[in-house]
Amino acid sequence: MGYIKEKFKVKAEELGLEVKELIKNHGSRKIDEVTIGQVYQGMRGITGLVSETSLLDANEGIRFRGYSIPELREHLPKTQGGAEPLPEGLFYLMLIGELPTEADVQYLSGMWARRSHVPNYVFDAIEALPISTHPMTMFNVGIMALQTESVFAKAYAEGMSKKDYWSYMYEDTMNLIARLPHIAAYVYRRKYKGGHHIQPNGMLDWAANFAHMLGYDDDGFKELMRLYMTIHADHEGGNVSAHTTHLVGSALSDAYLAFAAGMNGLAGPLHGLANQEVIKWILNMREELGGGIPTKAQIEQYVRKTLSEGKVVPGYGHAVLRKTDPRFTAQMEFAKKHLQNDELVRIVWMVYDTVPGILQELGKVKNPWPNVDAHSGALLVHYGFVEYEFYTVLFGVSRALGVLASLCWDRALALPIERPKSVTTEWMKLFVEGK
Ligand code: FCX
Repeated sequence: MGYIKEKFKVKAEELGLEVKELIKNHGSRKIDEVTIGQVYQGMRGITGLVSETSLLDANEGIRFRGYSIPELREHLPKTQGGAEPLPEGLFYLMLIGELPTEADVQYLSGMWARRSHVPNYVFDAIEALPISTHPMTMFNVGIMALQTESVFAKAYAEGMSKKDYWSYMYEDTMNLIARLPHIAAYVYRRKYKGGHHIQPNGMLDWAANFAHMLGYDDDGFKELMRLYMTIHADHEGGNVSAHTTHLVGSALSDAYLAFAAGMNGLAGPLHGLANQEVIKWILNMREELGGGIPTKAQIEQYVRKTLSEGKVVPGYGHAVLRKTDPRFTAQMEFAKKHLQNDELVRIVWMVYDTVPGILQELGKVKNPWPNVDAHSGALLVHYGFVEYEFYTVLFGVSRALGVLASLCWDRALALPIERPKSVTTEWMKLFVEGK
């Protein structure tokens, strides 16, 4: 057994005992109360899930095992000469609960490079789809085709013991994370680059190899990918992609099935698809206004037009956050350092100056501030990555790190099948009448 797996086993056994004690001693204690409004309105604010990998504070933003995004950028190992964290390090932190050493990160890079082979039938499955298919659909078809490789499903079919679930889930997780960049890059090159594919380079770290397979060998783009893959990885357990992966996994569906389910949720415009919607919205605005950098008044007018058409302003608002998303700020800092004078970046910053005030005026938007999706597209466009329909796939490759680390924890803690109670409105009416 590799040393990271051994370490995870020890940590999981320790926490497993603590959880048992917690349930034994405090299992009947109330943690929350649920209102009828919450039941009808997306279960917002109900504490009903455990997710070890990260915790979201409404005002401060996400913390991964206690570390904020600025702290991660400072403390996680970087590549030689680089300034952005290696996502391998974040995965280690989420899985093990401790900051990794350089050696830990190198070990993961090497392990993922060794496990990255994707069987040809996965590419054949993608090839069977029309070229007009959305990249997220192609990506997910690839993941589903790869499910044949699940060691968890195979071991279950052969009658594995409950106490081994975590071990096979760990193997599936490592294999899937190792292979996702190749599948994603295949989709990109097929759809946008005439099917001219680029072979992986096993000497590169995970994110840089992904950039390379996409066809972007610029050092700046590789740094951007390291940052991108780090900040999109996890956002506690209740968001659609994380919750779906967890829920489907709770039926003992393997990592491929559970992750593909989560990706279908990420593909929704109110969740991960918002990153493509933002850039589409900005480009449309620029086109309507005749190109160049619009004035603040013109942006304001365009925002009001969007709202009057009954649409949301993409990249703004959040179900839990109540301040500017630190993932937005991290990207803004990257842009300030590397691409100060980029026109699209400047527009993103002007939109940031304009939108919150207008959303506040509406009086109903709980968070008028930008989320992660408001900035990412402009950075990608700067490096020539203009195919915005693909942006959610990048988000998906990153999201694998968080939701699959969580899935390992789910099986290690032997969490049961998830099955909350639902009622009908008829039941609600009787309830309020006191019957
Ligand atoms: N533009 C216009 N109206 C907005 C808005 C926005 N950006 N954000 C919220 N509102 C509206 C809602 O549509 C709702 O209106 P309604 O009462 O007429 O239906 C009202 O304000 C209250 O919504 P609120 O409670 O603030 O927000 P929710 O928790 O329901 O929804 C999301 C949160 C993120 C879905 C919402 O803010 C939104 O649609 N934002 C735009 C899409 C987006 O950027 N999504 C990405 C989010 C995230 F970062 C990610 O998952 O990737």
